[in-house]
Amino acid sequence: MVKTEARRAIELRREINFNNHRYYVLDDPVISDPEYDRLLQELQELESEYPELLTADSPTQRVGGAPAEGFTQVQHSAPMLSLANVFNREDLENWLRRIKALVNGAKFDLVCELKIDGLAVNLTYENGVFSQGATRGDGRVGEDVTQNLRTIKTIPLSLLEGAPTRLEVRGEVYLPVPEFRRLNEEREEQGEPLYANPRNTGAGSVRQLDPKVTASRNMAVWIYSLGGVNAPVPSHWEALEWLGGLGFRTNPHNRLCRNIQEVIDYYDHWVEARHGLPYEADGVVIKVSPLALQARLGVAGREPRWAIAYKFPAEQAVTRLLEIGINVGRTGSLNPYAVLEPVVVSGATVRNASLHNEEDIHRKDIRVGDIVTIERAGDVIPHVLGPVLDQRPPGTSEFHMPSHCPECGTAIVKPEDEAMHRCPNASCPAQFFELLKHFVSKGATDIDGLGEQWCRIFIDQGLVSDLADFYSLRKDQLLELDRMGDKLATRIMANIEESKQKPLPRLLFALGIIHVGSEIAELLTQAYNSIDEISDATEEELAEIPGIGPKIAESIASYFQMEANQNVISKLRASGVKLEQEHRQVSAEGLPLAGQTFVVTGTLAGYSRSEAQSRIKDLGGKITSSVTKDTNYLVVGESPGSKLAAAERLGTEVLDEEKFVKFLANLQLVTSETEESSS
Ligand code: 1X8
Repeated sequence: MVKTEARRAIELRREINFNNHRYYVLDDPVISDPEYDRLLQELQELESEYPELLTADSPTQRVGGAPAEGFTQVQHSAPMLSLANVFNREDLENWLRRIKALVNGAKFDLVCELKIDGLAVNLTYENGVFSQGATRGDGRVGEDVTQNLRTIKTIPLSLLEGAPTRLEVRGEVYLPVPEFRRLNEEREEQGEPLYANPRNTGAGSVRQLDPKVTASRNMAVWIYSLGGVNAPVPSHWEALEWLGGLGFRTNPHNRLCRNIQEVIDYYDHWVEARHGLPYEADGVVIKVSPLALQARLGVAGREPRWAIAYKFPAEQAVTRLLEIGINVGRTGSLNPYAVLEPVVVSGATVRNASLHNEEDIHRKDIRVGDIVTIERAGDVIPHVLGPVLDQRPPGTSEFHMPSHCPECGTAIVKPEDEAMHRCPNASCPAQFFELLKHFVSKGATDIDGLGEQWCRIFIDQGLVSDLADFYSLRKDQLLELDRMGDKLATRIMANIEESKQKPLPRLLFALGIIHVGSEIAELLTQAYNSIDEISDATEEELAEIPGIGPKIAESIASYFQMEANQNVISKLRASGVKLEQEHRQVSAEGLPLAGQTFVVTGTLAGYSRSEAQSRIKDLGGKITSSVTKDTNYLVVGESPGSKLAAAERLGTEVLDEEKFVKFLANLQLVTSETEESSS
């Protein structure tokens, strides 16, 4: 064996490990799935050619996935396997030849199914009722995401007639492409970085701690097999039919094939037709149908011998990189993008591609003038994979971010721990333009009649230099502008007036606070009744709101610490913009404690008080501070004080800690933490 191979194996392992972390732990990959597959494939080939290069910790020896903190771990009753991949017909035929030999020429049917690019889950049903849902994790141990999966409407919560006492099924949860587009449109309006692709966004939506977020995403599922239980039927094909009969959503494009030609026809059809599906399929899964033969073929390592994924080719093209452009986002981030010689990739003409940040451009050694490979792997905006080095023209040089903002000339900053360069000038016209567009957009104040062009004109004419200036615009000022008629001016003035009464979450969202999208704005207004209350909250208090992490809390707190922002808020108030709400937003509908009011008092042993309150709020309950006739439950710890006496006087039901834990458990919504503290 040569040294270069050993070095390459180390390099590949390092690169794969880096990308595993980005993908599985951070849900933020920097390379595309096909690029990743190629790295893994290369390492697998190297290791099988030179077995002495194989190490116990090689990424080929496991199939990634560190459970996030905060979810309970679930041991799968039977491992969730991964699939071996083939990329061409020859390898597919070799696979089929091998398994035919292993079953001594027995005849069998094959089932072809679309391989869904989503998140694999295992769903457990007890007596026909959905009792647990888990992610695949590393295949042996996954995460308990039951509460999140419950919100997915295509997952049945109870089954039709004929369900066994215990049933496990497996399938792929995914974010439909139209939903993904909708989310990204929202993010674009908000000036947030766009999500890369449906797969990661969908996985992120399931693997986050707030079920309301999952619920808002309209995810869906395809069920494709039984889990660790025996089937009452002899073949996989019949198992799919049986599952369909119990009420599971099985893919109507599944197909029973009698021979390899039918498999190839299926693949050839879907290579093209997949572009018309409302979800992403990255290949075809081919399975031996008879379950007895599946059992005979068994498993090799982590992969069943009886199934294989025949992957679709990635849609790539090469073209010239003409220029690297810079966009200044609403929050001042400098976003580099590739300006390309137009090229057609899977039917669409591509002129721009994303270049994530300077670091990534250097890592891939991308230079202006290079011929570059670009790829569309379901992504909205294609990305640049890298240069074709042997076609590099002479005289190219390494790319550097500008030292000054291309829009306002302010010196650029780059925090050590962030990948992005930022223009720190809050009144940078590019930032303010983005902010203004966001402020008036649908979902924010929704000031109809004010498109991008008018925002630009207002800024250029010096009519508007902060958000509140809108509310001091006069009709006669509008009428002085070119192409502004009386009718439009009247409509704009009326819409501006009307926008003063928008609900609090919308106004909060409209302010354009970094990380405060519409979902976070809703959460904030469930906890606080006015902009002032939010402004007065400390970073720690904000971080205690379920669904709001430290990063978001910090961003909110620092927004309100800035004098310029406080001035805008004062001006908004003076103009009559409504900055409070009478009643908290209640979106507890459908949750088990909806409509119930709780007071928590005294010291609990197993929780901090705010944890107990969060638990109740997560389940839809309302927390108040004093016991009244409207209080349904008083949760008491040690040294409860006067509230216990008030509850006894009013006849309010009192839950001590033990009862409280059981109470939660009875809602069948326990996490293992509460189970531990009650046992
Ligand atoms: C993974 C997937 C399978 C199927 C569809 N999509 C996937 N991502 C299917 O069987 N229809 S099977 C599978 C696996 O076994 N790891």
